[in-house]
Order: sequence, then structure tokens, then C-alpha cells
Amino acid sequence: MNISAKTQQFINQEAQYGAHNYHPLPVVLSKGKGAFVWDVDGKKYFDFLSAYSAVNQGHCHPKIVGALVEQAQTLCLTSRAFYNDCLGPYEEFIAKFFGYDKVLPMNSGAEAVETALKLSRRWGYVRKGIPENEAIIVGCQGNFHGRTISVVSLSTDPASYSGFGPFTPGLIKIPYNDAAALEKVLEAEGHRIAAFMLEPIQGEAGVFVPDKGYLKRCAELCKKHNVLLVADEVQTGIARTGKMLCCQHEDVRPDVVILGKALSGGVLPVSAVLADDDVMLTIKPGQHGSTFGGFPLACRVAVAALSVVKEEKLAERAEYLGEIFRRELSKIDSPMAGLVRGKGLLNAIVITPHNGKEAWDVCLRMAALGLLAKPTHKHIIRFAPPLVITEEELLQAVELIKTAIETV
Ligand code: IF1
Repeated sequence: MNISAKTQQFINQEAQYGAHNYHPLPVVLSKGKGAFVWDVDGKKYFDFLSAYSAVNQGHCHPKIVGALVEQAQTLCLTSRAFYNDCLGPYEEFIAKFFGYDKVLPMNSGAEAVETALKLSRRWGYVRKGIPENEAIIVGCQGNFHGRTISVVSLSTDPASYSGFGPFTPGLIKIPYNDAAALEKVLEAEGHRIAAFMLEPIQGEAGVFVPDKGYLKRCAELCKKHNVLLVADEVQTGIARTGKMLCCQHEDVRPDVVILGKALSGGVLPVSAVLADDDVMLTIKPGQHGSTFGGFPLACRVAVAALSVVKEEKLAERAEYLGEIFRRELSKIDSPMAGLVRGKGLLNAIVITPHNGKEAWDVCLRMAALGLLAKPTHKHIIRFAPPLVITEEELLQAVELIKTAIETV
């Protein structure tokens, strides 16, 4: 890949003054519109990462940016010490949008996950009657829920947790896509288990789609053992997989839903936890919160971002385009092109290393050709374009991916 002097300068600056907690592709972006981004040299790319599915509505969506700008000129932040005239309307909107009694607004995805864990423990004590400090939360191997201490305590990826102990107690990890494992732990420890948390598709694990019926079975088992089913829909939610929530593919209604990323269309960090009164009202004033959670800007942006998803039928688009994408991708005839999997527009291809070239090299080649995507777990490339991409653009993108894999 050719790296211009200008590009190199930005890369060097980050290397010198920024923490080294990332290893990005050598592309420096400066503009975005819809499904495309441009680098500092003016080169245009298909964005097939969408900021890890935060930009489902497309870059700089005019309706979302419009709401942001208008509110920014009026009132940005009040804290929750006072009421504001954006929070109530947003809370009613999102609660009705997803069909839950209440919402608890936060900012990042990891914060919303933390909120769900606290809510689950609290519910476990005051409603289920678990003895104090004995609550257990069950999670899945291979999960990704964020970067805080408690969240990495639940991780099974050494890159996420090693060297960050001591870890939060009260967490059990079971295999993903294994309802029998859930049943076993519920039979053994059910009286102390407050919640079972999972991603309906494991994103970071490599877009791992569980078997049909798994979510439904998990929901039944949780119900039987009076355990909350907590769905982390931070990446899979908001139309990404072809439904507003990924759990809807199996008609599962989790007790707690965690949202982030595309809840703002990638404009601001906005996250949320949804639950019914029986769960949500176990947290009382002063017991949880955040300076920015539910701030006026976020509220206006989130209403606009969710409205766009509905108005532009992005779930239906993702469903339709996803079928085409997986079909076309499966046709790639190369020793490097392996299994294609996913749902809606959250997809991945497994790359078999060949002649010393691996997924990272394919991504560099795709970038050179004008398409951005990133490997996850060395040999898997995730493809998640903004859901506003047109069918014609998607087919052009498939050609680029094909060429990259064939000529890497
Ligand atoms: C990074 C991955 C994706 C998430 C789920 C909660 C969070 C995430 C299901 C936390 C965040 C991230 C964070 C981002 C990379 C990205 C990612 F590759 F690491 F796993 F998308 F697949 N639940 N996902 O996927 O949300 O606190 O980040 O707002 O650079 O760490 P956050």
C-alpha cells in the first residue's frame, strides 16, 4: 500500500503522542458520507466496518447531524441534577420503540453493560432473594462486552484481560451456542444466578452465528430458573442483522437489552439499557448514573437516529442486501476464501493463509483498491457496511473484495 507523506505524518503523530492501544490500517480518514469515507489525500473508500456498526445510518446522516447541530446551539448538558426537555420525550420514544417499560441512558457500550450487570445483581437481591454478595452472572466464552475491569473479568480473550487483574468475582463463563451448558449451570447454581448475558451473534469472536433455536432455548431456561436474560445488542442491534434487534430473529424478548453504537448513528457516544419496571425500578435515586447519561444532545440525536432506521427501512434493507452479499461472496473462487457467515449486513469471511499472505494482507489490498475492513482474530475479516449502501454499490464492493482476495 502506498503511504503518502501527509498520511505518514498523522500516523507518526499518533505514534508519538497517543497511547499505543491500537494497530490501525495505515489510512487516515478525514471525511465521510453515507457508505463512503475519504482519506487526507482525497482517496475514496467503501466503509465496510462502519465504526464497528455504529454508523448503520451512514456517515453524517443529514437528519441526525441536523438534530445534533440544532440542539447544540440550544442546550448541550444539564446533568441529571435537573430535568431537561429532551430526556422525557426520548425516554418515551425509545421505550415504545423497543417495547419496554423503561430505559436507563448511559454513554458508551461498556458503561451500559456495567449498568446491566449492576441492575441484574440488584434485581437478584431484592426480587429473587439471593443472599447478599452471592449473586452470580453467567456469560459466554468468546464474548466481547467492552473494556472495563468487570467486563474484562468476564472475557476469555487474554488480550482483553491479561495483566488487568484482580478480577471481579461472581462471574461464570460457559461455552457459547451450548444450551446444555447453560442448563447444567442453572441446575447447579440457579438459586444464586441473577442473569445470563450474551451477544445474540458474537461479533468480535468472528461473527459467530449460533444455531437456530439457541436463543429461544436460552430464554426458556432462564425463565424456568427465574434468571434474567440479558442481550448485549450493542453491535447486533438497531437493524444491523436484518431486524431491529437480533433477538427478534427468534422471537425472543430479553429481560434486559443493552444498546449503544448505532443508537446515535455514530454521532455521539450514546448507550442505553432497556428493561421492565420489575427490574428497572430496583435501582433508586443516587444509586447509579453518569454526568452525561441522557444529556439533551444525546436524546435528540438518538430519536433522530432511530427515526432514520425506521423511515429508511434499514432493517429490511440489511436483510435483503445481506442475502445478496453472502451469496456473491460465496462465489469467490480462491484458495484463500473460506466460509462466509453472518446475518443481515453483519458478515465475515474466513481467510485461509496462502503463500505467506493472511487476512491482514487482504485488508491492505482491499484498502489499496478502495474498501476498508479489518481482520478480527487474525484469519477472519468482518464486513459491515452502513445499511444505507445501495444494491449497486454493494455489488461494486463485492467485486473489489473479490479482486483483492484473488490478487493479494
Ligand atoms: C474497540 C470488537 C466490535 C461490543 C459489544 C459492548 C461493546 C462492544 C457486543 C462496548 C464494543 C467494540 C469496541 C471497539 C471494537 C469493537 C468490536 F472488535 F472489539 F469486538 F465491534 F466487534 N458490546 N465493540 O461489540 O462498547 O464501550 O466500545 O462503546 O475498539 O474496543 P463501547
